[in-house]
Amino acid sequence: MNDTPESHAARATADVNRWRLGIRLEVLPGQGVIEKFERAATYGFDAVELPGRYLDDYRVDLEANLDRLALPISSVSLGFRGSLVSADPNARRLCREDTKTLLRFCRRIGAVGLVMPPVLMQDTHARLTDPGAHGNLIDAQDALILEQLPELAQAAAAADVCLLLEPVNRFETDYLKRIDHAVRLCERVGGAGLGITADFFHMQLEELSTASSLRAAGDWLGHVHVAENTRCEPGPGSLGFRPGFRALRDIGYDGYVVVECRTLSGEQDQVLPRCASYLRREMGSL
Ligand code: LER
Ligand code: MN
Repeated sequence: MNDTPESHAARATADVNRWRLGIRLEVLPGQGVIEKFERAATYGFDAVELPGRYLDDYRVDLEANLDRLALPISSVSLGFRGSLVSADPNARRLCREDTKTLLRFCRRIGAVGLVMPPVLMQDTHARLTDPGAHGNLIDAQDALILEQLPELAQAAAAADVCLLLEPVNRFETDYLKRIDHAVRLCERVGGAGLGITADFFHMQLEELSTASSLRAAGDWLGHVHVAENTRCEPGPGSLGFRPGFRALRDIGYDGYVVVECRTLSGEQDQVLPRCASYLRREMGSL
């Protein structure tokens, strides 16, 4: 290998930019999408993730300005009605229809895919209470979701995007909490169009080792969310991102790392640029 000081510098730059860094739209200041995306670029981010739940609040603005955005759109998270594992067939059908619409929307806006935790407790769709022949509710919900995932994975593949199943922690769901479960579902469906979102915040609560679980996800890993232990922006907390980032490097992950935080530790103009540089530093020092 060419080992000049220049090549060292080039390698260091490549490492710092190892993964494209995204930030969620709703934590960005600014009047409309143009201003918000500009602020994200100024702060040092490479892309913006859209919260699908609030799409109606900014859809017109977004559609009108798609070719004037300072950054690409990494992904869309949630935004479908119902649930694939609802006890109500109507809620499952709604979820399939909305998911297909959102997957096509992802393609149109250049996003890699749609992030889907199958059930969030904050949503009130009918939960399965009778496991029937399956013996337990997890297996019964697996059977339900596995009936529908092939059709959705096919729709995603046809749109050249991905449906990204996301395990979330026990306080937010009682179905699909761990990466190994998501891997089993992906393996049973197989093929293109399906993948996993690994969210470091949820993983600290559900996985004994974030790094080992990421390694086990391997090629199924299609998207990453990061936040601190309190779910503020990465940097001021106690989480420690390097072991997870090392695992991402080792499995050859080449997708986005999106900051999905629910709070900020300070004022946006102060903490978001600090967060982008912190994550780049962590990525660069593996
Ligand atoms: C979604 O990406 C997520 O992480 C959940 O906590 C639901 O917001
Ligand atoms: Mn997430």
